[in-house]
Amino acid sequence: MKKVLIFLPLTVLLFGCRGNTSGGAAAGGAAERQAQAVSIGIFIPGVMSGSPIYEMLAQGVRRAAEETTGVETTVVEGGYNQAEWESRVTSMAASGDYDLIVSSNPSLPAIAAAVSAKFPEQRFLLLDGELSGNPGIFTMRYNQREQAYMAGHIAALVAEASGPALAWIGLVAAQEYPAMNDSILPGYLDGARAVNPAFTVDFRVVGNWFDAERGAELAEEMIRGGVPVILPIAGGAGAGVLQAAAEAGAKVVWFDINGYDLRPGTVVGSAVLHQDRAAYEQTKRYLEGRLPFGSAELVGVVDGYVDFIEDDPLYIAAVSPEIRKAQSLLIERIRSRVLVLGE
Ligand code: RBF
Repeated sequence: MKKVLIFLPLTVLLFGCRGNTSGGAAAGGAAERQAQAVSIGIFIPGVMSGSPIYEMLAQGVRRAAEETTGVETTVVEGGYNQAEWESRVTSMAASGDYDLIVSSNPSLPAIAAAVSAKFPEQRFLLLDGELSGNPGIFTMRYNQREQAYMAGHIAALVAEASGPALAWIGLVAAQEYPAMNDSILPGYLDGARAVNPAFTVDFRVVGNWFDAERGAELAEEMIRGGVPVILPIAGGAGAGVLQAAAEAGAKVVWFDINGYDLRPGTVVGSAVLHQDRAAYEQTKRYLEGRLPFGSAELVGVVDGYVDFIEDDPLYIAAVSPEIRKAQSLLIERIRSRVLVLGE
């Protein structure tokens, strides 16, 4: 008994008493004495700069945290060496500093599961990834076939209108990964083929998420080969694709955020994820003790998390009324579930 009495205050001192609870916000005697402080660690698998998907993640979590008293957030950037991510997340869990670790990446569920085996009390909220059945992990994934289908559809419409070129559109990816190969690339191709079944995709890989120069080289090669419209999914390397396209008079479709104002007239489509909203809402759910750990949710256009930006004046200025009408019809068919795209 004596031992226990001594041990508790020590724990408070050493570990700041982050209650790793099974449900929502921190609970338990020690954490309650700390005015119910909740600490959320935001793990960025890469760097924030150049990757709006991560900027939206941090924004959403912070917004939820600011609306609740006693919630603090810390951003930990994992860097571009993917081999280091698991040890970085392990350190975060081992520190006991975070009631919840939030992240976003298709590779995070496997990493979190490995960390969870060593630190079963650690809770994870993971977006843009999928894993069900682990009581410490909640995931929310987007229907990226829908997102890419809308991107491919506008790319093909613009390509067809650009002249008697080949039925070709481009995709510059940072790397290959299951969501890219199984959802994004096929969705992009299918969206283009809905315009004209002759379309094919020129698919090229940068090799990392930051090399804008390499992104530009790949885009230049594609454009020289006759590709009039390119979709970059390459983090910071996408800036190079945009630059090269603008210089050559080619067009670009943007992914994840509204990109029209990055290069007005060059960017002819924006197929977006409302990841800021997802991060905000799911963090709120956690703070209210309602996040269903152990489950995996999939959301898309109908749920309002995947979208195509049609009302931006820069889109209206860049794209003809006929093309906008055809794109609108497609989006309406997806929204009204006339067209259902499995993920
Ligand atoms: N997307 C980014 O925008 N920036 C990144 O640094 C980044 N790193 C990734 C690393 C891995 C291992 C994987 C599988 C995906 C990565 N993504 C990154 C892609 C991201 O998950 C998503 O597919 C794209 O943002 C398109 O929505």
